[in-house]
Amino acid sequence: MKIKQHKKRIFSGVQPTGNIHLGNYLGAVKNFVKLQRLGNETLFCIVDLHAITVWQDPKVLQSSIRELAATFIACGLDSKKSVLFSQSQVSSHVELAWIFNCVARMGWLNRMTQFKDKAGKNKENASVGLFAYPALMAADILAYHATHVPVGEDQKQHLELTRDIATKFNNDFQVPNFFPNPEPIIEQIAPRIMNLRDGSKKMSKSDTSDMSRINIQDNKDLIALKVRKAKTDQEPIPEDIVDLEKRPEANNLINIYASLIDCTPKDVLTEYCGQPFSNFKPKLAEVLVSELGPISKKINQLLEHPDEIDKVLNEGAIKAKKISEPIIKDTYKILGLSNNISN
Ligand code: AQP
Repeated sequence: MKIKQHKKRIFSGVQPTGNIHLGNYLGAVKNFVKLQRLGNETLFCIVDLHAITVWQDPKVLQSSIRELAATFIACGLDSKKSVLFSQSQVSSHVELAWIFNCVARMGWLNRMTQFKDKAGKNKENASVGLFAYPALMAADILAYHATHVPVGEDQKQHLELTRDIATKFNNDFQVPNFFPNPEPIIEQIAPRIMNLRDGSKKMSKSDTSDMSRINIQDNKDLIALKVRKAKTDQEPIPEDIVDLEKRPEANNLINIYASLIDCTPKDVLTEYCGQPFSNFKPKLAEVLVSELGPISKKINQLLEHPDEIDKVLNEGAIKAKKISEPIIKDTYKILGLSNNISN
């Protein structure tokens, strides 16, 4: 088989597990919008099959899917420029995931730190799906021959596994470059937004304390309260980045501010060095409210018309299938599966 040249195609996904927060926004969705604006071929997926790797109430899941679609659109993703759809609408994802379950090695998946974090001490009781999650993620990406994946830093290890799966498949079946080796695109200023109460943990939807994160739909007062209560230390804002990096909670707040106003953390230090965090926090709350306020308003307007949201997802799924189905067909053929006999 001749070596394929893959054109640049961007794919990423977000789980519809409620509480879309500042980490998801700055680490992922804001980046999606920038990439769309640059005129790339972009696909953005609501990964509902990933969501069910842990228990989800079906009614809540359904409304979280619409809420996430509304969030995508409210943040600036445009269904005329990007393919917006839901994972479970396109069967290519699960078809390829099974094949990748047979390509990935137990040892590779055993090394995934996210499984260890999410399964916690109760590993024996975690779902098989939670363990195999990275193989489904590899399928999400490779079912489209995507070449670039904008993700937060926490997903870097999963993306490396995607590359390992692609390489092993191409080698095992002697199809050089059939699957591309996708590259991560990681936001530079704030690749990992940390928990507001504990700078050693990432901000996350599943943290039991709502005060640990800024949700994209939090109102002005709640944002101000969460920022005011965010953990810092007694020291003033330093002049030097090296000093800031030794203080995880302080570092997090400075990075969030820099990322929101599109400057470097050094620029923020230059402006605020020597000042106490009690002076800086109201400024941070102000920029958060001016960035998230209009998004939240737009989400609520969009949610008043659920049929229109469903229409966007249905049309997106048709476009997604058009790209992935021929790739799945070729994959079956490479594997010698009987799916091709009748074709
Ligand atoms: N704290 C974060 N900082 C930067 N990026 C982040 N992402 C998540 N948390 C942060 C990025 O958001 C995208 C979507 O994530 P996801 O929905 O697939 O789930 P996740 O990574 O497991 O995010 P959560 O919020 O932490 O959910 P739970 O609590 O359910 O585990 C990804 O690109 C991710 O990198």
